[in-house]
Amino acid sequence: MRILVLGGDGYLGWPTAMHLSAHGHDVAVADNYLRRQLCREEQIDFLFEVPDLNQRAALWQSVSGYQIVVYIGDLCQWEFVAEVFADFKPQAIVHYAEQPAAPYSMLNRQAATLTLQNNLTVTANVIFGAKEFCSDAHIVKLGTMGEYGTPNIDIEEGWLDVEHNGRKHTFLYPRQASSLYHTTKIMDTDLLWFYVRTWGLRVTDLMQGPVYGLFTDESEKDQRLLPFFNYDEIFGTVLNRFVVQAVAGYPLTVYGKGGQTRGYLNIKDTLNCVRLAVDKPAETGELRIFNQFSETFSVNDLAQKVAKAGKKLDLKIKIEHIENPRMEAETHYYNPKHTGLLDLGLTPHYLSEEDLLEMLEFVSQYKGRINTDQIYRNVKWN
Ligand code: USQ
Repeated sequence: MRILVLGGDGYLGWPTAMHLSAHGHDVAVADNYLRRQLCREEQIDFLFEVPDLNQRAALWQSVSGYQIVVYIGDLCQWEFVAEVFADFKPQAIVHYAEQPAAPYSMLNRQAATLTLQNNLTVTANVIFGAKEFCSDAHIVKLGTMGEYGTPNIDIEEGWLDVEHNGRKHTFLYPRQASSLYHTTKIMDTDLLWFYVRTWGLRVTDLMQGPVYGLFTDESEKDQRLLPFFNYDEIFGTVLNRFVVQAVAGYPLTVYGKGGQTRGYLNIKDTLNCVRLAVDKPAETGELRIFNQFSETFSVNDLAQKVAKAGKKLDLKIKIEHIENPRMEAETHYYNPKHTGLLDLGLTPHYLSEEDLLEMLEFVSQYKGRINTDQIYRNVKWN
């Protein structure tokens, strides 16, 4: 299948591109290096340097023999979208091309409007591109579990049956996000659902939880194929941050009470989920929604797991409950369903102590590069 990965430079985009390529698909990536630019502007360093997309594609070809086509440009610009879609003629489009960080979206007005404009414009352009150049292509969109928020009832997989005054109807599950970034993902879902109903697009919306890890089968061939790794407050996800903090001897930054519970997954599961969704597409005129995570943890659970693993490596790890910069429930009910991807064939990779030890040992090689000033900036929600 010809698969276009939008946001193909990202933490998940690049590993996904290699994974689909290794599984025999013809893959192209498109990106404008927005994430790298925003990190530079905010004086944020990755844990280690990564090559640019053309260099990565050349490296991948040298170790695998497979070609990944690279398009560099801004997917907010229709001319670029039209050129890429007309040239590559994708049969599936994996859409990661968004500003992905909740704290970035809450930084200031400019960051907020950039997040809104980028995320919604790219999603709209993907819809228009699919309609104009490849109307049968399957759009696989990365949404987020954060679209649902933390309601005091079970979270269903995308849809909710509602009975009201004796009549029944199925609606999108109610959404109430706790950051502007997450809210843009709700708006994306609404846009996609509208055009599924109106133009009969075929769409899978993957409601993904926070991802951790960096090793995948494909990057084993050459360390320069690893994704970039953020550990700062703005772009780093919590478990990756805790691993770096443990190595740096920085007390683990549990926000508030630490009872915040989310559905987590290893980066390997992200790749498997996306491949399964691509291989078994949604029907024409269907919006298919999967809750994409493997297991739930509270922040306290994660901190304790890292502390326990770190002890085996003689790391002196302290856990600190610090002021929560975010507006979020710190103790809450959380029971999201997640059977759709299991039914498609996912075998989840559950977090093990070996995973943590492997990450801790790998990160230790870069201990000298860790800039502890980046760990806590206190980007406040209010
Ligand atoms: N947290 C801490 N300490 C930290 C960092 C985070 O206690 O040092 C807490 C947060 O307050 C939150 C939880 O850990 O309750 C997860 O935070 P996160 O930064 O790992 O994840 P989040 O901001 O929610 O966003 C990440 C990705 C985003 C994705 C989302 C899935 O950056 O792209 O959509 O996870 S979900 O969280 O399910 O919405």
